[in-house]
Amino acid sequence: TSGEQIAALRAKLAPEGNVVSEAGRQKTIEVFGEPLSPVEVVERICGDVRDRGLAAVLEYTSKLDGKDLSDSQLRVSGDALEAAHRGADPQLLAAVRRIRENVLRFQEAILHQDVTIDVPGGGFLTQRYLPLKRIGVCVPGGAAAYPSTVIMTAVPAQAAGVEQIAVVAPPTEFGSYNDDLLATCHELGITEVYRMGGAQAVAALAYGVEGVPAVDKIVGPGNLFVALAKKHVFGDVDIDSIAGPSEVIVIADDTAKADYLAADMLAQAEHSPGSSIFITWHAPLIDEVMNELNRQRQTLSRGELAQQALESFGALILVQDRAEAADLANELATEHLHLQCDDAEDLLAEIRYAGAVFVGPYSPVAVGDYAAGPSHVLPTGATARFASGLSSNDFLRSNSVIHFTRDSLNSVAADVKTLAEKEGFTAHAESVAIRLRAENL
Ligand code: HSO
Ligand code: ZN
Repeated sequence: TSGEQIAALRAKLAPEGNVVSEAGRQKTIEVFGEPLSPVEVVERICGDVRDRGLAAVLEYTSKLDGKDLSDSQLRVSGDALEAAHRGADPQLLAAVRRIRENVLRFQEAILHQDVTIDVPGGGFLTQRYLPLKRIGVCVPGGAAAYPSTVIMTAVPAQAAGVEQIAVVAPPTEFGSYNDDLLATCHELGITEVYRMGGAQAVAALAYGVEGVPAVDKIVGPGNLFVALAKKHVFGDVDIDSIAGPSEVIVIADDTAKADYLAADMLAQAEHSPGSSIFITWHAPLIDEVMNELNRQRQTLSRGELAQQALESFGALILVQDRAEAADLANELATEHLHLQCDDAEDLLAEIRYAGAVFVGPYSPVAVGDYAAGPSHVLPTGATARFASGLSSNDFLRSNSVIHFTRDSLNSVAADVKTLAEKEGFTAHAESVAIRLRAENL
């Protein structure tokens, strides 16, 4: 694969809407009566919410989401959460409870543990981990309703011991007016749900507005405006990585089944936008998968949307061999990577860059999306080069603890003195020396 081909594939993995894509950045928008870039629009909205608080949030909700809310309608009432829960499909609630257990089990198991080491002379050093107190979760509500996203963000936070979780979802049928979403929040013990989305929701969480106390960290996926707003408020609060449209790379050989492979590509494409890239070194699979795509899409509720996404953001690629497939996957650093070939575990050893890797024919991405345990909030758009998927550890902060004795202080005193004097900081040197003088014995 040449550099040009790789660039073309990268473009497919970063469709418009993704914050890292050129297409996303180059758009202009007319919300303020003049054409502005998405970054400028987001800066104005965030600044305005910071200055004017709740009134600005409600104005943008009216202007951008077309929903007029009163002050008291911004937060979903406890009664509304309970009512949604009471009316919910019992099967949904049972699934949420089981999935919650799966996610908790994994997220608790991977939590960082405090570490203590001894220091010569009797002292010790500790790294201790403490949960964040209050976080905000963004749940999208444009293309579909995502109760699963509430589970995959809030449960890792709960595993870490976060006390307060504020969920924001746009005031839409798929967002904070979605009963499945509200029932899921209630089932998970989430009591704070706000009807707001976009940059105004992120700014409200970051700066706090009347009725919405500021959070310490904002996580969760969203559209271009949510992503840019998270970048904008970073520093005032922490954020997770920036998640754009969903993507998968499927790598397969002659041991894989074309119908499974097509099903996996369509599952990603139905996110719409969602990109699906198929890579094989077994040439006949390309036609077989193509035929299966054409057959299966006719049977799907979102088949049309999936087809459009495949046309714009899909590819079937023939490579020389496994090594080339692994190189290409690493090069593209995709959100989801599914290995469906003989010795998939050996191939896994060659993979460095991916948000989540799915190994073997019985680990479809959907199982990670909905039920397995690792969060489905994962780095997209090749950001898996440096970013990781959301986990319980993202809701911890650490303190280092330094506890020296006179003897351990003595063992480092000369080195402190040397460096302090090189920096011209004699008070630093003296703060050590004074403790070690004979008269202080
Ligand atoms: N594939 C998405 C998660 C999701 N899928 C939610 C269905 N619902 C991002 O990993
Ligand atoms: Zn998905």
